[in-house]
Amino acid sequence: MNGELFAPESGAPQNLAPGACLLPGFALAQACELREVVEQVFAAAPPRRWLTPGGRRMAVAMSNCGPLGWVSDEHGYRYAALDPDSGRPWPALDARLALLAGEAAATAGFAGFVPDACLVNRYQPGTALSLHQDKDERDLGQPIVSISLGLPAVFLFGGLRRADPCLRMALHDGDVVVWGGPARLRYHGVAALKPGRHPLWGEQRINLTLRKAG
Ligand code: MD6
Ligand code: FE
Repeated sequence: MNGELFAPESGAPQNLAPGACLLPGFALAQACELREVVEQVFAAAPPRRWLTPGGRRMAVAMSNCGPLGWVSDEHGYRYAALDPDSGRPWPALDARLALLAGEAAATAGFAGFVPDACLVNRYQPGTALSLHQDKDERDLGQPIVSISLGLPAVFLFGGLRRADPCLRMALHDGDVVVWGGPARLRYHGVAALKPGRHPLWGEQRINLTLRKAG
């Protein structure tokens, strides 16, 4: 019954739009390492729901690893070297994770990608991420590598204007999406996570987005 939801296969790269590429199952072979990486990040920097500049609490719980981490509070969105909750640097960016991101980027046509920030998003059933653009990074010429883990989600991939129609696509455990170039500023979001239990990750979806932020 879960044959489709949890299809443990990797496949050929699929172009989603100019500059955006889906690598089905690209991270599957490293699932156990990634589980350890996420556990270690959450132990050192527990996932928390940031306050938006507008004063609302985000639904997605977030943490970071790497020299820079994405943070939000009443003053705005930005990258910071220290976890504001602990005052300590974010946990180190695991070398295998950075390597995987570089390989994914190269496969999608972005050679030489070296991330300095990894945002770790945790979705529980019902959690959604509203449409947004990623534009807090210094060099928007650099791509973003996004790794989906655990429960499947419906990703909403829009256009350059918020009101543009969205493509709805399923992202499964181990899928990697790379986007940059003309796709870099496209609006995107995630529909409310459907309940379920993944054999390795339990009742959650984890998304890692690796960036060159600084
Ligand atoms: C998610 N991803 O998949 C949320 N942003 O849970 C993002 O917001 C995202 O996947 C920029 C580039 C790739 C992404
Ligand atoms: Fe985003």
